[in-house]
Amino acid sequence: MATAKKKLVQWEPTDIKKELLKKYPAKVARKRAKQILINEALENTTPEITANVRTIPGIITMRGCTYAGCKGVIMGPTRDIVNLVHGPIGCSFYAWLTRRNQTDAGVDGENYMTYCFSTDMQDSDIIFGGEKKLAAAIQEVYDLFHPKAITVFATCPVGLIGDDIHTVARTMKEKLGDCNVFAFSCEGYKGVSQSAGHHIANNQVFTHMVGENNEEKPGEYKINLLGEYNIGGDGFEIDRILRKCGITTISTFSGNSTYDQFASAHMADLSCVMCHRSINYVADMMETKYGIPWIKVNFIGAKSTIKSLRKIAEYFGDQKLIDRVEAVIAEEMPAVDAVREDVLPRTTGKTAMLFVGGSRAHHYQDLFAEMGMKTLSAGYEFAHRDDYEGRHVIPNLKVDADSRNIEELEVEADPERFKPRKTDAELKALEDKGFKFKEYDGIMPDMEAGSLIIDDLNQYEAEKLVELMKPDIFCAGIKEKFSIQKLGVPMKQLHSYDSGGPYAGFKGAINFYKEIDRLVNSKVWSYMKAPWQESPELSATYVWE
Ligand code: CFM
Repeated sequence: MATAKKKLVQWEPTDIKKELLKKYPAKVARKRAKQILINEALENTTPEITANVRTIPGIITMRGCTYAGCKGVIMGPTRDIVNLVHGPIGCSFYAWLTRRNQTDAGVDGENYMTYCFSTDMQDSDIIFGGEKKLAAAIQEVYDLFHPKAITVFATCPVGLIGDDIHTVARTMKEKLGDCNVFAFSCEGYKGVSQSAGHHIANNQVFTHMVGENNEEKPGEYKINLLGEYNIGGDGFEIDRILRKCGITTISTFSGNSTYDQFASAHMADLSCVMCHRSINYVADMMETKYGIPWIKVNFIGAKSTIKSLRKIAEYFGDQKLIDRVEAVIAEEMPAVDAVREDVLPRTTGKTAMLFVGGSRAHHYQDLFAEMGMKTLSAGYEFAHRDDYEGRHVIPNLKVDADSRNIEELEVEADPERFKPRKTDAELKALEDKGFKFKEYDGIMPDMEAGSLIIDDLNQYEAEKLVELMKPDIFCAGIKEKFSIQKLGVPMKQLHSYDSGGPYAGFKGAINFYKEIDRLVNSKVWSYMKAPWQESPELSATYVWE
């Protein structure tokens, strides 16, 4: 560790940036330079980052595809809808139970998560078209399971050969009569990353499911929890806390969700948005069409959980709820504080790097801060500028050909069902007290000046960063896991949580403190020799050098 500390002192952020760019051809270096920023947020000059743009061909990106964002992320965690993949079997197989979104099949026991549904396209389907095969597969699913809904996902070849999946879905919906069938044009190549798939999924879920069930739901303080996917049981822990507070969750988009939750979401009185990157479109559309206000929440970290619960209670403004929330916080916190105080002497001063998706690289910094740990560098795989700089930049975002490719739905107030949840005076009174609707901060204003913010980090840069800065822990996904460990640095997957979790809420914070303490203080990593330690003279040149 002595060398690690020395290196940290030696390297200025500008030098690190230079080092990262050094091996690239001039054109690539110019492009990447706009995605690697040295944070200056504390001087009130949040720099502008380039994000949500195409990955440069040849670079080994951490990103996933549009189909992954639609099928895996948004629709994947729903248990009683059959997700049918129209495409080659690999697209379905590799999206099958790999995300650790947990399910409780409940009393009805309806759960299709354990199945892998695919039309298993073959060469002949590519040549002669796959629409008949798709219709037959929908019929087969219906005959076998009789689900409430069957959703169809387009993979790359479907878009290339032009199968009209929407017409097939519509025809089958009419034919079957009691099963909602609709499709997503979420071909993998449709956008620059999985982010496009989120948007496509939001649009179709809103169009085909939200608003289908107008029955009043029992319970008080009705909310939608948007952008929580129950990875490693996070959603279960959040549900436990909300229930304890007396808050009723009408729907979760989409951890452990059901068809009826989507169909009833418009009956809630507040939408709480956890991962805004993946779901802010639905939050906005529900507000416009039904009058449900939305707020940003974060249940990652004990402090953030407390803040979010208080924010929900403040919105409803009922003393009974405010008191209940305070009682729950008072009951839960001693156990959290005890573990935190235990690990603090061992974790304080340790350093982390986080390169995850579109919101966790930000959210998890709260947990590390609670442990006295500093985030040296962080970034997203596919987030947009608003996730880096804050939601206020949205009006200034450039609409390029890739984002224009994704439909923006025109939504209007529902003539019968639009119902303002609060009067203008009530909303204003809340805002005057500092309550914020429809807003979230970016990762940059929350990070220290001089820290490195890197968009769409790739394999090469990840290894270089670790080599230069030697963090005590590196957080990313499965593709990065083993290459980082081989460098002698502990690695925590913050997508799937390895085999751990939950990390949300109070119990989640306890799990996280213990897990990170174990990782950053494990001796085993110091026995590893990274390639540059074993043979420092090891070098290579690229063809253009
Ligand atoms: Fe939202 Fe997610 Fe994330 Fe995301 Fe994801 Fe995920 Fe993620 Mo992996 S919805 S943006 S597309 S919080 S699957 S549960 S961990 S990249 S940071």
